[in-house]
Amino acid sequence: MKQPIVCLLLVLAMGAGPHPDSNRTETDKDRAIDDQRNDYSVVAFTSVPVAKRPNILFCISDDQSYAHTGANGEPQIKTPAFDRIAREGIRFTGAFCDAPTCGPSRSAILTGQHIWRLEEAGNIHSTLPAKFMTYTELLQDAGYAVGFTGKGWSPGRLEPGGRTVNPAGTEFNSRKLIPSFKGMTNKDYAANFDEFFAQVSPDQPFCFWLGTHEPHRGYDKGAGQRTGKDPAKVIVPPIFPDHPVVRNDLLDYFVEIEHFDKMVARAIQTLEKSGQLDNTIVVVTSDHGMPFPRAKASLYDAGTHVPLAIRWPSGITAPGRVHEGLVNLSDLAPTFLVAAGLPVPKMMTAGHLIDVFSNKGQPNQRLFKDNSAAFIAMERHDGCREGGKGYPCRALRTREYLYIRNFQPDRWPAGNPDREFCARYIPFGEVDSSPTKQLLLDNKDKIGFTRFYDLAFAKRPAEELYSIKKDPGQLVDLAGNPKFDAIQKQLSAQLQQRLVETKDPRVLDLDAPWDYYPYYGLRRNPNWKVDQKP
Ligand SMILES: [Ca+2]
Repeated sequence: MKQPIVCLLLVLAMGAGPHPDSNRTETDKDRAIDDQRNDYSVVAFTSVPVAKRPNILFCISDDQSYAHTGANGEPQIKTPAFDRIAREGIRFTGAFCDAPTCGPSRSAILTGQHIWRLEEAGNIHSTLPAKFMTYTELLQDAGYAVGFTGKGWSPGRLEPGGRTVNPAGTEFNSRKLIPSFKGMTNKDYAANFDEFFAQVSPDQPFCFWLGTHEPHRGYDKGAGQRTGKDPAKVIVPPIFPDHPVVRNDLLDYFVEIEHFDKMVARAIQTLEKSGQLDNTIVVVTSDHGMPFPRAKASLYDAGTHVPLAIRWPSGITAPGRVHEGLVNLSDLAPTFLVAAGLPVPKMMTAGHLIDVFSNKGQPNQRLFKDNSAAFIAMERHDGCREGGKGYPCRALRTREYLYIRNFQPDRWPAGNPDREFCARYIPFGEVDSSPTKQLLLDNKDKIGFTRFYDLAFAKRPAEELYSIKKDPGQLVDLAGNPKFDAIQKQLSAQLQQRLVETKDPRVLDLDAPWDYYPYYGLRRNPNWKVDQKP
């Protein structure tokens, strides 16, 4: 094993120490939870002297696709902070969210597990049951100061899951600013980080979640052009018609990404001034892709492929690298625990990235770890089908292919066209309202638009297969094409194996309860409700 930084020990079994809630009355459920909490068997972990435990600054935007940073190639966006972290660390070109929907993606990040293992947390506007351990909670138990600003674990309710504190940490949101554009919040994320940082004692490591509400919609219409961006120069993804409305919608979204990046830059500056930057793992990423049609809330790359850069001078060998292997954001939880010298609970099924960090090769060299596939899933996103039904689907993404399995192809993938079946009271409610969505709705029968309308909103077959290199926009479904029959079978088997190994109820003929869990989101439609379980 290549480990220049830390010495690896193999722990065959160890206790977890006192339960944080050890005063409560024990029930059968509690005992089951404690059994899981104590389950640290067969986990390699690093021996890191307490004084050298790294800090963690986890910066996460809300709804930003992979392409939309300077370092990843979009010429109309300035993201100097992301670019610096990438230049001085590792830029990941194959990072995927676990689910293209805020709450489930964040739950997977915190717990290091696929969303199909997380019960209610597989749905948005739900809860994260306390029995699922989070890296933040384990770091706090080990002595870390843990806090967050902006959007932490969200949206949903904590109490039904048995929690009282946001799983991202103690909240720091009191510092405000006057936002430069409409649609942005007034939270001064960087100032809130400073407030947290000032409270951390010098000998205590910290773990901070800097989560912006940007670039989630809505946007300040025309902000892109007003900040000097040129609609003629923007790269229009192939999933949209090339139209001025789309180009300007993209520019307005870029303005919010730049706001996120400025906050990251200020937080980095605080660490640099204090001399703490080089012993801090700085991560910059997003919870999932852009809030546009056939993107967010779909399993295609525009909804799932995210920017990811990680800087950690004392832990990353040969910085300035590009890592092409496929990773999931859920891999970060075990990564943080191993970096801190802590055991990884067995329930965390994700893989840590320490092998990626310790690469001995030259910049841009291919790496050792088997990062051959990422796994992505969705259950209920926003409530937009009759009776609260979701759109259950799973995907396997390799470097060359995207393979998708849709378990209920009779349902509308982007939500019902009739708003009467949607909690938000909009048609195709999985897709956030936007100028680009409205353009497709208004012109659906016109030449040049129908194809894009169908790509975004029409029903989809039970299986889909796309060639990434030949068809980066994933517009031509190869499933059922005899030339790709062997590939389809192989990818289907690989996905099935992972789902079985990790006990996905959808493939084990077990109760798959997501269609019937409560929905805690806003209901603009008073007639919409979740059906009782039969
Ligand atoms: Ca989001």
